[in-house]
Amino acid sequence: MIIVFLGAPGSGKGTQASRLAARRHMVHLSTGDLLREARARGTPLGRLAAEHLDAGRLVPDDLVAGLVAERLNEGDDFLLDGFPRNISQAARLDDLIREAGQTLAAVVFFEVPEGELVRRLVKRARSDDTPDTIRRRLHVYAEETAPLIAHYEDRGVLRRVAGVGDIEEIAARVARAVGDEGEALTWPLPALD
Ligand code: B4P
Repeated sequence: MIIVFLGAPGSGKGTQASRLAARRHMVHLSTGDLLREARARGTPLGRLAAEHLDAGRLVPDDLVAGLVAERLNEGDDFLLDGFPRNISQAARLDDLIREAGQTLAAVVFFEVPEGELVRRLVKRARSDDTPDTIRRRLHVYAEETAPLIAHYEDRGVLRRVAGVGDIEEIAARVARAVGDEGEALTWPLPALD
């Protein structure tokens, strides 16, 4: 089973993914973390990724899809945090899911107003959180990633979660959005209240 976390930069995907993955014993795959690790190790892939990360651009699709493909398997449950980030990556994910004998159970979309995103990113102050980079990343998100909301809504797998407020409250909303704790998701998913 695969759950995807979708949202703008700073919407809290990583924060919430760690919590849900631990509660549900899922493998947490954060493409942002994998890219930053590759950069820190100074591998050829990491050097290529660094240019894009620090410029606030998406890293090339082949590179990111390759990182995910290396890790997906049939036996585990996966939480994909930050992948896919555009329509072409979504098509790649469909192929990877098929090849791995997996199923896409839900796409959780974190709704956070832009002013709050900027406040969080400025406070986080990672190397890709400078004012220019934040502006670029929010633009890239609006252009390339936001169309995935309608894409997954049309497929009936999108679950919207209000991403503002206390982190534990949001974690409880996410748990409700993906079904009862510890239980496998049924298909189709039950409607939310
Ligand atoms: P990511 O690592 O995915 O990071 P992100 O989108 O900026 O942050 P996230 O939503 O996970 O927010 P977080 O929990 O940290 O991407 C980084 C870069 O990697 C991208 O720009 C891109 O270049 C590259 N990349 C990644 N995936 C890619 C892909 N598929 N294709 C191409 N390129 C890719 O939270 C942010 C801050 O808010 C934290 O400081 C946190 O403590 C705080 N916070 C969280 N929840 C909060 C709450 N409820 N209230 C207040 N603060 C909160």
